[in-house]
Amino acid sequence: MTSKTIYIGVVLVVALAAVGVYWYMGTQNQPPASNQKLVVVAKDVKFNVTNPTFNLKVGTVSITVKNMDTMPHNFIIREMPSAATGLLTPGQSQTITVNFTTAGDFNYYCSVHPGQMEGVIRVTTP
Ligand SMILES: [Cu+2]
Repeated sequence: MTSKTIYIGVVLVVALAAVGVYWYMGTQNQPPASNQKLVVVAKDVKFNVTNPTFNLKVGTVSITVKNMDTMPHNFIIREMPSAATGLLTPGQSQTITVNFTTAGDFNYYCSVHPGQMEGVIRVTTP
């Protein structure tokens, strides 16, 4: 093996590593999603009929919670206790802004009806 062959090999390895790092940085620097909106309706002791899984992207989301029920409810994200509405009386609604900085599953619930009104918010990278 000549020194020229070794030199070309080293250059190729360095170039491939640079491309790899560039690609990786690109995947890490996706801008967070904005203008995400979620409407949650509390009715018949359920959120949105079935306590569905809400799919969101990393970033900020505006969550409007409407109480269309005959009893008070609230909406709290377990892993982010500050992301919560107050206790909403029948007919009341409140919008909260939540910033999801990491992907993952977050659990939402109503503290008045644990076990009956709870579900998952699935946050993925944009
Ligand atoms: Cu409730």
